[in-house]
Amino acid sequence: IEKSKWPKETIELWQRLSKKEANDINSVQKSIVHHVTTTLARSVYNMDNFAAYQAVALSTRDRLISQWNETQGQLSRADPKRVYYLSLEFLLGRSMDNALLNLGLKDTYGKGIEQLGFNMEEVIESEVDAALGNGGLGRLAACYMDSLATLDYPAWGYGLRYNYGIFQQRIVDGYQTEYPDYWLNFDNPWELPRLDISIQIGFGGHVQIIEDEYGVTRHNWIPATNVQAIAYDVPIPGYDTENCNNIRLWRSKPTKTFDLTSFNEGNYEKSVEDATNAEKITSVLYPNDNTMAGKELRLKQQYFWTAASLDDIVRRFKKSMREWSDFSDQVAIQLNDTHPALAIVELQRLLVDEEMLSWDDAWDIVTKTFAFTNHTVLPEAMEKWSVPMFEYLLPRHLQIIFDINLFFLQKVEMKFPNDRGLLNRMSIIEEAQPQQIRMAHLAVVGSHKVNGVAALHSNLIKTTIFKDFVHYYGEDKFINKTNGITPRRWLHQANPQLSDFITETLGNTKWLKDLSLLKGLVAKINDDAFRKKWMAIKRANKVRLAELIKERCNVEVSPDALFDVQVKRIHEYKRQFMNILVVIHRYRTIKSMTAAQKASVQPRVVIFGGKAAPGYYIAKLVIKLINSVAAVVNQDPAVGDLLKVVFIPDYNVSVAEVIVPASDISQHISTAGTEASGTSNMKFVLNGGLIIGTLDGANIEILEEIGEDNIFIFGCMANEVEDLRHAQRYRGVPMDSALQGVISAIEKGVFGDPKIYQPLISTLTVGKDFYLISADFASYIAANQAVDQAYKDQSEWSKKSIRCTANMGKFSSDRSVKEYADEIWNIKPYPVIDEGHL
Ligand code: B1N
Repeated sequence: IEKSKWPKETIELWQRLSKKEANDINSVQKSIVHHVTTTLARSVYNMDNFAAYQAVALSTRDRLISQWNETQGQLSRADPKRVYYLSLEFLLGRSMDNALLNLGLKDTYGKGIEQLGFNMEEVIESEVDAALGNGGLGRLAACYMDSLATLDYPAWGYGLRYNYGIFQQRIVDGYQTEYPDYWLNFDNPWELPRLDISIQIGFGGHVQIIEDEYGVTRHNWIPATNVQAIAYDVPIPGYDTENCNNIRLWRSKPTKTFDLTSFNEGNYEKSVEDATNAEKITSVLYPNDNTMAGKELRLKQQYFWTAASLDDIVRRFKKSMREWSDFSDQVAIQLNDTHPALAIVELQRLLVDEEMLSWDDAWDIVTKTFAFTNHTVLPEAMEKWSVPMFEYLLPRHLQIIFDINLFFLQKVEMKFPNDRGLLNRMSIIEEAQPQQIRMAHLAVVGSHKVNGVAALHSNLIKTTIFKDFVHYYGEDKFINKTNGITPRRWLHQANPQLSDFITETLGNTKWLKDLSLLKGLVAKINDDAFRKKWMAIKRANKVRLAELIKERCNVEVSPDALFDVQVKRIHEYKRQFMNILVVIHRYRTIKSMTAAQKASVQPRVVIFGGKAAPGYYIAKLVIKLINSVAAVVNQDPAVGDLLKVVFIPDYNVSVAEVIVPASDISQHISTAGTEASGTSNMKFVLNGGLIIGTLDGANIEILEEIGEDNIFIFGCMANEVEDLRHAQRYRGVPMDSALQGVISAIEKGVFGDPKIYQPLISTLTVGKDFYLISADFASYIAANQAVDQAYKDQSEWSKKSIRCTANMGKFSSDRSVKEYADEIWNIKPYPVIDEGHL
């Protein structure tokens, strides 16, 4: 319909009728009741907390969609440069509380439903987490989306709409068991299905070589099968702004004609099988964190997602009728790890095969468009795809990768002639049996900037995995962007009491958009009343966590004990094993004490949580050991309240929101050089929790910001790791003696059948202790003793706690995102104007 030809009255009628929803309590209540009676088809006699949640969610959604529409409308008219954040994981958690706080409507809705007979905190608990991610990498994407919207940057996320998110974890007989996370049982109010946006994605087949009318050779990929990508949009509201960004998640479906051939041939079963195979692509999130499984379905996911996203991005660009040479002035694409690295190849293919650009012009556009974030140096996490499998699925893309590699290596050869070793090391293709495609090399070659996620990590990648590339490209391409977290979710939402107290102290809420303002809290450090209130809030948060522990673990813990927390994915490099071994050491020490000695022991509750990848045998044994130690310790009358151990099952974002504000001390104890950044360290410290940590990842920068008196650092440094490994392997450095004592207790059966733990204990064999548990053991015990000592002086501890929060400004994801925008993407904020109608 040609709207410009509408008469004035028609346009005015539309404008009048499309007025944005009013946000007074009356209108809000009306909209809630409207959704109860119409959308949900329920009534006042048939209401429970879940129905109340659904109605509030639907009412909030209406307001979100208005803002989303307004933002997207104004942005498509102005068409500024946008950034696209490609991430295979978005770990969003719950949406309602966050949306209400960001829209500034939490109080109105809270009062509104209270008058309708419901309690907001209970209603919020009815929402299931959107758990489309494994851990830090996926949660980082979610924090960055919050900051991008809050800072008014034009940004879209692109990901997959998995039917099953990260599995649910239950503990049975001390072991992890996995249950499917089917999170879409009820309609998901936080997404807008865009069934009209459907993109065809091909797989397999062959490549046709043709000569066009100018005698130029062209490649034409004829896929063997096709699937459809359907768009689902997730609105991301900024805090205290009209801007509302979008995450577009793709769902796979069979194409409309999928079954015709088989069906018409009378093969009904085959046609249904093809349909099932198409839907399988976005069925489940791979549950590995920091390891690569190498499965064909994962490669299909990666291509399906990058091809759909690029088609969408290119289509949007073409609407603007600009020249191809303007592409990178309109579009920046950030690759969240190597998972979307195929996007580089797909854009090159679109430009060369379909848009008929020359190879060099296309490659120039590609490399100006992409930038790549590396999140790990662990060898087992490096993505590699076997060439035969890749060729079978993506024959044309394989040719393009070989060409990219050929032209790249030719340039390397020109710059550094006669160095076969160098060419072998830098090649995108690893000469193995069969050949492997190194996705990290592809990502580096196809991007204009490569960044690590904390200062140490960014330096490390320059001297290890990308050393030759730094030598070739020069230093400027390799930069650091230290991770950050959104203070809206991780303080304001998760710790409302502390948030209110900070606002009261600083006089306004400006700190929520400029976290450096927290420095203003330092002035209150010698104010006794302030410190008392500060500690009272921490205690209230501990009471809330104690209730969760009672409910989930059936263990009673005292909120007056020191709460010691390690929650994160279970991984050998994160050394939960070392933590539980020192807990055993503590247990044995207490057992050997006289009553008089016990009187001076600082009571401690040691809290674990986290999932192990289902195929990660050693990580699962660590969970079993923790639970066995808990079972013995918690019922030992000789220990009583001096030591409790709990494993909280099914750790996820919404559980983290209860745990993070309630810690006194948390553990970030990876072997130096292995944890790229860590982000939960930032969350705990922001909430006034102290940390024990190694000189690894972002711990180092946290130390720099908060000062060495407010953090407990122990263990070897990254540059010592190699020598230590060498020393234990070739000079037979004996196992730490305290560690020997602990191991022999396990072997004597103190925590059940010792045979179970033999594979775990074997990882500590001298010469094989890859993560250096023995080397760091003594200093780790000492650090834990220093914590006990410091905690006894509650007045000094409260000062440390306040200094922690006050000095965390740097770690707002607003800071991170602004650095990306200025130094990588070259994009500017585009604040949307509230026009009052759509
Ligand atoms: O990314 C986080 C960092 O804070 C953590 O230190 C880092 O471990 C984490 C393959 C990964 N690195 N690599 C992954 C996740 C899933 C997968 O399939 C690798 N996750 C990290 C944010 O920078």
